[in-house]
Amino acid sequence: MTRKTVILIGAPVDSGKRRPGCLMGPDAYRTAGLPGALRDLGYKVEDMGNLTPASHQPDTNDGKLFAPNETIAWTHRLTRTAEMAMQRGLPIFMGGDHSLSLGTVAGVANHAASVGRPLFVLWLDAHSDFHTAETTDSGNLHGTPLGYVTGREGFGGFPKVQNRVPHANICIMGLRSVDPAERAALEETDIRYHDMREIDENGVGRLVSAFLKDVEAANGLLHVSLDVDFLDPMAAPAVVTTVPGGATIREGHLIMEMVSDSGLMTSLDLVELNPFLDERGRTAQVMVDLAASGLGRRVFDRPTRAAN
Ligand code: Z70
Ligand code: MN
Ligand code: MN
Ligand code: MN
Repeated sequence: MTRKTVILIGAPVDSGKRRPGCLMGPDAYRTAGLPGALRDLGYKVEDMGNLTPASHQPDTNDGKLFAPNETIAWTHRLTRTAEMAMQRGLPIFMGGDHSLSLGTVAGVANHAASVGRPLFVLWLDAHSDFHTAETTDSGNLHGTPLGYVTGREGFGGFPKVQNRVPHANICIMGLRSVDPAERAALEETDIRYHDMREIDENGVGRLVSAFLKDVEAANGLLHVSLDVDFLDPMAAPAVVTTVPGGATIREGHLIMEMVSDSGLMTSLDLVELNPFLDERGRTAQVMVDLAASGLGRRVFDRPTRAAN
């Protein structure tokens, strides 16, 4: 089988929230063996190393927002990087906190528009990250990427979003911490969201397969954004905001295996890993395993389902 080239892109973004540590993420993924795992699966792997933000004025942090200049500079850099990488292969953005997705998803959306295909986004997260720079209570911009890429107003100073992701093309799974302002805004849209209760009642398999079917029917590109806190903190402790009651490793694997079987994923973010808080690298390892599952790693191969 000829596999796509996977392009590993280190995005040590740490400006999306106050507590530092996500900047160590890219090197933790390398140390946990991500490049080798992908090569073992037959991919050609290119590692672009770690990016830096575009040049910017230092942040003074005297306003409500934390480090807006740096995050804006990262958004510029990552939008361009994502556009270019999409032309050559399947980028994996190794974060970094979730504010990196303002840039990665915006860039991937520009690429999708340039090839005339719709972009779909699968957002695996305890949080909906649907704030704007104006509605955020915390001032932490990692809570805003879905607001940004869907074209919400309230992002003064940020690059203008060229190609918004349509609400109907977004599926959020794993919700268990959503601020009232986000929830109100979310309910005004036709974004699909599945909280933990819905996962418990239906199983992740059924929910994911319904979404993937729509991506396939539309001949869409699929961007997957995997936040460490989608998983339960018992399984993935290396994260600042631990929210109990999260997904299991089995649920995470099932989702990624179904994504892999679909053959639809064209880009991936791995975000919010804080290696400073990890226990002997086990969260980094879980994230590497999930990424490998999303790209074809199997314990036992399943026969491909007949299209009927
Ligand atoms: C909250 C806020 C958040 C993590 C996203 C939380 C945001 N809604 N936290 N990802 N880990 O501050 O806006
Ligand atoms: Mn997030
Ligand atoms: Mn989160
Ligand atoms: Mn809508």
